[in-house]
Amino acid sequence: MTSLLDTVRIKIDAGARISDAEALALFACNDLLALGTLAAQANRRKNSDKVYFNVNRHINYTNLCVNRCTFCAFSKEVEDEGCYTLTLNDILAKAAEAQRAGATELHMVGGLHPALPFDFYLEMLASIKADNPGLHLKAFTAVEIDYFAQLTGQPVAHVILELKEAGLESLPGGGAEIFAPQVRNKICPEKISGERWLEVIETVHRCGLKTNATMLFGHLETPADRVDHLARLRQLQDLTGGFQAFIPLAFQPDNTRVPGATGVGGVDALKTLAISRIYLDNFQHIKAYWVMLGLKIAQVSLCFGVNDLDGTVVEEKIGHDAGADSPQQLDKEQLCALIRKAGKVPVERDTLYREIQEY
Ligand code: V47
Ligand code: SF4
Repeated sequence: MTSLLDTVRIKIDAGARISDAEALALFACNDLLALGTLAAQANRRKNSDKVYFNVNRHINYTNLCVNRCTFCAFSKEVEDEGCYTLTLNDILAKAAEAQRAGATELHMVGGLHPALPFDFYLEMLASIKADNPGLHLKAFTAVEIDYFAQLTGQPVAHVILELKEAGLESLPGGGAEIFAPQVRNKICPEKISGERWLEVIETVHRCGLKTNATMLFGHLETPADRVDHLARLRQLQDLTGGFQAFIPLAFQPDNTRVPGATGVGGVDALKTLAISRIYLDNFQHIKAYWVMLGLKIAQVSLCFGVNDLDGTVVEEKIGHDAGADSPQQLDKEQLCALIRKAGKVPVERDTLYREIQEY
């Protein structure tokens, strides 16, 4: 009888797709090294030995949020100690600092602010772009886009086109969490549904902007919920081709309110990254976000099908507020060393995966 791993190997060799049932069976497989070898093989066919990183900076303009997702240690209410909203000048100073440090991208997301008008976000993009025309602006989750549509009473496509006109160039993949409603309703009951997230992202793709996709894992979800999440992403990617990278985000439990969740172990993290690579045959890039995974697991994942380590980041709040023990930032040399010591070739890219320099 052909074993599961043989079937998967044959499919990878033939460039064929694995089924949902096979992906679920892989989550039950304890032969981690065999699984990693298959994922590495699938990755090599697409990306050879290159591993991408970029020089970027995160800016979280506000942690005030009208939602109270139970997994989120970042968001605050107006009366809470530690709540903040950056002024336009603060944001411009951070952007200028990024530009001076050689960044090619700003990654900007925030909470759903109870009072800021939509014009604030348009002005933020336009004034950053005016000062720093070379910085790619990757900003706003689908959850924020939906919120802007509510704020303005305008259709999502209209909101996106206005943001695009102001300087928006792509979207990160946040807010996807886990699409399965029974878990989503427990961990983020006020957030838009999984269906709405996919609908907003489909509209973003149709408006001509690329996005990423994420999956928050290691809380209350089952392996079947993870496969359901991957299946919906693979389906949308077949339709639009607008996703660049898939990023599984390892849940950080400190200061959160998810009952019983203890965080993600190394085996689970590597398995999830490897299965994502194998299942998502229509995604070019699988990203190990070192902030949530830690540097060691992120590095080892380069032998488990991952081909992107994200960027220099510089100032990170979402994971660190929830106890992430990774550094705040890495420099180019540290990223190159991590990649090289895994036997891979470091390549600096821009946000749209155009190669800037091979090291
Ligand atoms: O949407 C919130 C997640 C996301 C926690 O697209 C948490 O390139 C773990 O999406 N533990 C924001 N995760 C971050 C994000 C991202 C990061 C890096 C690169 C890209 C990209 C996207 O962080 C949120 C949510 O899913 N998150 N709280 C937590 N306690
Ligand atoms: Fe708000 Fe986003 Fe945190 Fe949810 S995950 S509470 S939407 S900042």
